[in-house]
Amino acid sequence: MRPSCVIIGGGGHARVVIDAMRASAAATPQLVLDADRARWGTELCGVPVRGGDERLPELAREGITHFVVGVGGVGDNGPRRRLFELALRHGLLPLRVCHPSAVCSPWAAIGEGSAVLPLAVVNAGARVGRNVIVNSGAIVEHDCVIGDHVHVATGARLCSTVRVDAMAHIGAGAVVRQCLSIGERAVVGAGAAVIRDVPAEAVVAGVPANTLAVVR
Ligand code: JB2
Repeated sequence: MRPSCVIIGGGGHARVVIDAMRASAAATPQLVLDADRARWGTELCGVPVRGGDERLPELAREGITHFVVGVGGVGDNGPRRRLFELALRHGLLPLRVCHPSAVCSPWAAIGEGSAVLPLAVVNAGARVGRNVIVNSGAIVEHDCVIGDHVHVATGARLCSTVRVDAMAHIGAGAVVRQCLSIGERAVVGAGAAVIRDVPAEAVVAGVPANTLAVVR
């Protein structure tokens, strides 16, 4: 029997995750929790939105065993990490979701709670942490190492052996040259071409990418 899963957050990203969950038969999406009361009592892709995060403690008693963080967010992965840790504290298990159109090498490792979305690629030797989003059409080439709570946004490309530390955000369509490092919580702007290492907490953008700020 497929596990029953709660989706935490009920916006656009959650809809993509629900589709991937159904297409891959990874789990049954049982309910959505959303911070916005206006969404309570509605449906998201046919899944009921049944309240906010205060309902997490009661879900295990209802037979819900797994969760995914359905909040995407762009640039700040802090809320995603907070929700991941909150669900763990309530005894739920993080669900890994890989859309069937994604190419995930059997020689890659993908962490719990991570989502590899339509047409994404994770190639041999890559290691993807927990609660990572490899968004639609993104490429994580061979031997890349991706930390927890990272978001590799739509169509971004990490050439081989790139290291991305926890919480970093790689913007849509960005390209990171092989063998570079992107530090913890760094943000790479959409469409950037990264040709040198990016320090922790830096914000870079452009072609070639330059540092806009270092947030410390
Ligand atoms: O703490 C929370 C919380 N904070 C925001 N708990 C719960 N349960 N839900 C929370 N939310 C909810 O997440 C908001 O009330 C809202 O319904 C949802 C976020 O939806 P939104 O459509 O604004 O963003 P998204 O995160 O689904 O999508 C963003 O990130 C994706 C990766 C967008 O930028 C998309 O374009 C992008 N593809």
